[in-house]
Amino acid sequence: MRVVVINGGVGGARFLRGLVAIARGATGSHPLPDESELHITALTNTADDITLHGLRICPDLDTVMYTLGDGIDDERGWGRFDESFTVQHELLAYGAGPAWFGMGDRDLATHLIRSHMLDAGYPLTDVTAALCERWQPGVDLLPMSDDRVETHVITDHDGQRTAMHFQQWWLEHRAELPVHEFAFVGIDAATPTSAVQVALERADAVLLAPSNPVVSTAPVLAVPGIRDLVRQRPVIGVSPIIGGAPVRGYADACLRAIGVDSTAAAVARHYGPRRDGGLLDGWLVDTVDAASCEELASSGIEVRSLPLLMTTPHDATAIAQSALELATELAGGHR
Ligand code: FO1
Repeated sequence: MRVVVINGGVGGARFLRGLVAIARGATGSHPLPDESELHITALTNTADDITLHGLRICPDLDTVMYTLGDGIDDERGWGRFDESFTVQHELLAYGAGPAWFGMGDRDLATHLIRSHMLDAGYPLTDVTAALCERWQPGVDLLPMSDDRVETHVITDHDGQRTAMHFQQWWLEHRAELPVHEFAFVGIDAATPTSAVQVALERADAVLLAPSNPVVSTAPVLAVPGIRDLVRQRPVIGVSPIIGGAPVRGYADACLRAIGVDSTAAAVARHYGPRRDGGLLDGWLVDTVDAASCEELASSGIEVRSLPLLMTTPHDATAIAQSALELATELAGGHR
């Protein structure tokens, strides 16, 4: 079985860790028929990427790579474990900010190598594959495009309407500044790579990770051509909202900005049922949201409920298992 997962950072990486445990046979039971092998592609948001001190930083790619390669600081959810920030402190002593973006010394090595390779002309897909040689994530880790796309937030700051990089809005301002628009700068000219196209064409199912639907999965789906390819496969989403709130981060602020309630049912309606031109065939929600999502069945979305909090890797495996079971079930009807 081949699955493509559309994901952002922390939530997506933890969900992927569950899938990889299944692919590696590290779980007691196996959700796939005939014990078939599981091949995973992580189609990852790169619109959070930012250039600082001349270095290209790809937070979501790195979060997935470190999480699956056991290099992550699991408590923070981003960056390397055992991290120090000496270089950043030295930069700040020169007055070279920003202070709001934590750039760790170990993490810096990744940004240096990536930037060198990009400057030498290698596409981000190849650079990512080269970095993954070290981390062996157990998935094909693919950026959504080799073209540069950046989310900018059109907001009001110091009494002025301004466009601000998403990372500054998210980290410095904790998503508290008003949002007029999330602009995916460069998206219209971006193209999906051949690796992305082939992965989607060969996939038995597409899984939407429990990632922010406004600034993580949306840019991936907005790359011209990707949404159409995704719709040719059964699509199963995992709700990033549990009991009316995101597990972490500020997805609620992002949803509010586009007029969507922070509920599992509202996010499902936002992705839309396939029948109405949307994406979803299946939707996994937490048990606390089961009753409020019952109505989705009438729109043709198959809903399953189970605990969705990913506190331990074992929790993520159970969620991954349910997603694969629903995918297998729906792929049968999709043929
Ligand atoms: N998140 C933070 O809350 N504070 C940081 O200083 C920070 C730095 C950082 C550096 C590298 C990296 O790969 C990720 C980093 N993140 C940090 C996470 C990241 O900013 C966001 O959580 C995502 O981009 C939103 O999905």
